[in-house]
Amino acid sequence: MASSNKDPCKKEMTYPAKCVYVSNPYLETMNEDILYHFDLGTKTHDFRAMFGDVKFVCVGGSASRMKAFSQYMNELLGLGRATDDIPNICAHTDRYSMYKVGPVLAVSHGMGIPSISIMLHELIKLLCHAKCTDVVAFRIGTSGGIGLQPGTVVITKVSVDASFNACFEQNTLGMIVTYPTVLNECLAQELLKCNKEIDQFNAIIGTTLCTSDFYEGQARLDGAFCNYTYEDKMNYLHCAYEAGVRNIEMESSVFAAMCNRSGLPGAVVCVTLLDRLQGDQIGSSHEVLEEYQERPQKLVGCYIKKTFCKK
Ligand code: R2B
Ligand code: URA
Repeated sequence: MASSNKDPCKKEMTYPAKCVYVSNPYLETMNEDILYHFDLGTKTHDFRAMFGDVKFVCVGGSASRMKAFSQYMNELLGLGRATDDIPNICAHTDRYSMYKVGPVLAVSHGMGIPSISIMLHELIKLLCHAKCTDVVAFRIGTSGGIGLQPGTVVITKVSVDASFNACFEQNTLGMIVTYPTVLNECLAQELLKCNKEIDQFNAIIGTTLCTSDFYEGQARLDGAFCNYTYEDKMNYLHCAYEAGVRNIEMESSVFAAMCNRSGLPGAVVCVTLLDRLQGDQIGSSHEVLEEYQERPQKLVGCYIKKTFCKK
C-alpha cells in the first residue's frame, strides 16, 4: 500500500477495469449509431464480438504503415495468423483502414487535425459500443526534429500549439473551447524503458509542436509561398527549442485532448526524419526512411508484448 502511494505509475496499474468514456447524452437516444467513415454500424455489426477484447489501439497516418504494424504485431505476439489473413475491417471505405490482431487494433488517420479528429470520434464510440476496458492508445508516426540526430524517436510529454501553449483549441458553435494536451507520464516512462531494452536507436521524452500545416505552419522555406526570412524561421525554431519542443508533427494535440476526454491513457511516439535546424527537405533514401518508420512500431510493439505477456 505504502509503496504504491509513492509510485504514481504503480498506483495507476492497480485501478479496477476502466471503460472508455464518452460524454454525449444524445448517443443513448439513438437506436443505431453509424460510424460513417469506418463503414460500420451498431445494427449491422456486432461490436462486442468484433472488438470487445481490444486492449491496445494504435493509430498512424498511413494505411500501409498500419497494415505493416498489424502484421508485425501478429508475429511479435505469436498469434499465428497468416500475413495475408489480416483483412482491412474498413475495406468498403477508403477514408481509413483498420486491422485487428488479437488485442491490438491498428487504424490509419490520414494527415492533420481534422482527419484524425473525425477518426477518433468514431474510434472512441466504437470502443465504447464494444464495452472495451483498460485500453491504451498510441499514435505512431513521423515528425521533423529540432536539434536531434535524424532517426531519434520522440515520446511526447505534452503537445503544444504554434504559440507553445499546452492546449488544443476546439471551435464549437463559433466559440473556442480548450482542452489539455498533456499525455500519460507513466506510459511515456514505460516506453522509454522499452527503448533501453531494445537498445537499437535513441529515444527521448520531449515536447511536441503540433501544427495545421507542413510548410508555412512548420516554418519551412520550401513551400509554394513564404513571406518570412531564413532568420525568422531560425528564430522561431530556436524559440520552440527553448520552450522544450523537440519535434514537430500534425496530429498530437487533438490525439492528446481526446485521450484525456475519454480517459484513455495515450502516448505519441514519432521518429524524426530530419533536423529542422539543418534544413527543410526530407532527402534521406527510401530505405533509410523505411527503417526510421519502423522505430516507433518497435517501441510500441515492445510495450504491448511486455504488457500482453504479463496478463
Ligand atoms: C507527420 O507527417 C505527416 C506530414 O508529412 C503528418 O501527418 C505528420 O503528423
Ligand atoms: N512530418 C511533419 O509533420 N514534419 C516533418 O518535418 C516531417 C514529418
